[in-house]
Parts: sequence; C-alpha cells; structure tokens
Amino acid sequence: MRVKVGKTSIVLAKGDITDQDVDAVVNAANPSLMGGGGVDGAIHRKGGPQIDEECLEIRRSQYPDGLPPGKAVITRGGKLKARYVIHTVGPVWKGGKNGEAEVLAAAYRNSLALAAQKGLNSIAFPAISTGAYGYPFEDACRVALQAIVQELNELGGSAPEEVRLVMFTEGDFDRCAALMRSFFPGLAKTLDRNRWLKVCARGSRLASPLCCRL
Ligand code: AR6
Repeated sequence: MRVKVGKTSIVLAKGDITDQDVDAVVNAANPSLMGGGGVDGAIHRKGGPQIDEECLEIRRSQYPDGLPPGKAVITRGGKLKARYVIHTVGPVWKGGKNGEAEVLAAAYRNSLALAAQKGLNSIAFPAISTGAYGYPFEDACRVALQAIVQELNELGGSAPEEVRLVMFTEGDFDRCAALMRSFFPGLAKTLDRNRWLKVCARGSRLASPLCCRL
C-alpha cells in the first residue's frame, strides 16, 4: 500500500527491518543504545560491531546519561543493506496519560528530521514501542501516521522521497493497512489498480494535496 504526501511516498510493507534496502532504517532502541531484544537486537546483531562502536561514542560524547525518549541519533549501518541506522527511543506504555503519544510522535518526527538533515532519500520505520514497550498497536499507528504527515509538511522540499512502514507480521500489516485507509481519505475508496489507472487517466487527484493509490 502506498500513499503520496507531497513529494513523499508513504509505503506500508511487511518484512524484517534489517532487510530493508533504504538509506536509513530506524531502530526502536532503549536509552543505553547498547542493544536489546526485538528490532534493537536484530539491528545490532546483523549490523555488527560498527554500530556498537558508534553508539558507544555517541553515549560518551553526547548522551552520557542515555538517549532521552523521543530523541534520535544516527550511526552508519555496518553490515546492513541500509547505509545508516537512526536510533530513537519510544515511550514505555504506562496507560496513556503520561505523555506517551507526544514522546512517540517526537520519536518519529526527530528521526525524519535527522534523515532530512543528512540528505537521505528513503527511511524505514518499525512500529516503535508496540513490542516490549507495550504501546497499543492501533493507537501507536495513528500517532505514527499523524506525526509523519506533520513532519513531512514541515520539511517540505527536504523531505525524503520514501517513508516505509515495516510491519513484522501479517496481522500487524492488516491492522495498519485498515488504519491507513481511514486516515487517508482517498484510500477509503480502496481503489484497485485498474480503477486507479482510470482515475489517473481522467487526470483527477484524490483528496488533494494527497494523491493516493493502492
Ligand atoms: N523487523 C521489523 N519489526 C520487528 C522486528 C524486525 N526484525 N522485530 C520485532 N519487530 P520492539 P519497542 C516489531 O520490542 O516496543 C528492545 O529490547 C515488533 O513485533 O522491538 O519499541 C529495546 O532495546 C513490534 O511490533 O520495540 C528496548 O528496550 C515492533 O517491532 C525495547 O525493546 C517494536 O517492538 C523497545 O521496545
């Protein structure tokens, strides 16, 4: 599934974040930046020692007390296909009244801003905080989509060309796809490819400035 927001395609994909052929993958890290389980463990394992070394240096030089939730830093990608890893820390879910949504939005927005600052063209996100940190999946997806669209609007011409949302399971993919359909008005029509081509041929745009297609 793909939605166009300005110059950026937001692409929903199913897969493993460590396999993504993008300029940067985002790591759902913890403040230590020293690795852990889930996405974090997979990225550090597959990326190898270069990521560990650069994370250690970031801790030493910039964040001796750990990376605060919502902030983002960047290292090279080591042995990953992605050239860079953007490490961010999502919120731990504590019921929803402790600023979790703001911190989650900041994690997405700061990661995107960092990618833009580095001139990167494509970035892949996992569903931050929805694993070990316990954020309810649908709520987290809504916050993520809203934060991404807001930051893309803010970045304008320097926004990356592709923002990929990588879901680990079929179930998560389906749930996020359903949310995207309700979030982006053009997608609510669930156009199939042929209908989309006919719409394009007529030269119409859906829900301007969003140009959406499935
Ligand atoms: N590729 C894509 N998505 C994945 C992968 C993968 N290889 N592995 C898991 N997911 P989590 P969090 C999904 O726990 O909730 C770590 O120990 C997973 O199904 O990785 O932000 C860190 O060190 C879930 O939907 O991140 C922190 O301590 C989503 O990615 C803590 O976990 C996020 O799950 C961070 O917890």
